[in-house]
Amino acid sequence: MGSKILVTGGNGLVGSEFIGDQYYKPTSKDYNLINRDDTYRLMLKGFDSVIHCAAKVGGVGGNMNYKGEFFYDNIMMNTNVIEGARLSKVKNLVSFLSTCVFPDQVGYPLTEKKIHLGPPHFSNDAYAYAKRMADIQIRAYKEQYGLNYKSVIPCNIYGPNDNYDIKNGHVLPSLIHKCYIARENNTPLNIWGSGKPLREFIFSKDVAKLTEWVLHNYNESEPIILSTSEEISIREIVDMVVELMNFKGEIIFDSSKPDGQFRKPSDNSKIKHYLPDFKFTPIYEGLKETIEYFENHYNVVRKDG
Ligand code: GFB
Repeated sequence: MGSKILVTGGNGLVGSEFIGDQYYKPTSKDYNLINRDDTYRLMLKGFDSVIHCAAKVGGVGGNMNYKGEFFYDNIMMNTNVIEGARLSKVKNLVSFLSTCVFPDQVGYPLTEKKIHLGPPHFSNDAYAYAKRMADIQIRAYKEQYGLNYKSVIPCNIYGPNDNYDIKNGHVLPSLIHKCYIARENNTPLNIWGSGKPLREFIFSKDVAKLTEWVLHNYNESEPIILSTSEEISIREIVDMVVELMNFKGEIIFDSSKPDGQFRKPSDNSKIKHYLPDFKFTPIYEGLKETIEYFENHYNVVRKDG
């Protein structure tokens, strides 16, 4: 496989945005990355570079309901892929963290140096600690083996090829799917929590472009934040989805559902330093493209698990 770039999770939200013959994208049915031998068998095909997107992910609901799986699946996949890459002499590897791995109680904005300065928010601590260990493994491998492996820290990612799971999915795909059902059935649109929390959203296609740059150009030992550094409230994002989907019905904010972390504002000055002219896709534009894709592919998009 030599020059081919292995993309794990190649059919997922970000992985699906790496398009071209240079990418090799096995599915989890081909190779189960939670299984060490399966992972090593994959790595023995020989790759120069690996973009490790595969992960057990979900929104605040999924993280709180399946803490054991979110810890075990992620720490096993990351550990197997990074060690498998080392053993099969992969030169270049990028792994994915998330801004939810940062400490809950730390000075804002979040910067790369603050990643290990305290416990993450309780709503996703199992996932966050598993992800933090990938950063520790990568730093350790750089020190002992001199390997140029690195990780990126994206803020909340959204885009067409998401999982539109209403129960365990992230906020934007869940809202789009719920709004579709409410519009079709003339029923109220149920929003979790107060609508007050703030989030930063980055378009999946932007994450793929930036990650490709990091793979070939970034050589620092600490991870790098990929974020728009623009916060928006959940209520504002609901208004945008409702407008774009032409929903005229009642909107109910359900305080029995979790708000999760109130905010996680991140500082993107490091990536902006390297790529000062990079244009992030405006949220309204990215949402419009995502909703059009969802409506045009309703029968085939992922909606669970
Ligand atoms: O995307 P989300 O589930 O994850 O929720 P987090 C973001 C916010 O949206 C929360 C509100 O304040 C929710 O209360 N929200 C409103 C909803 N309606 C809904 C809904 O129908 N579904 C969902 N899911 N949220 C995750 C971490 O935190 O961020 C993950 O748990 C990962 O590990 C991800 O890092 C990027 O932003 O709260």
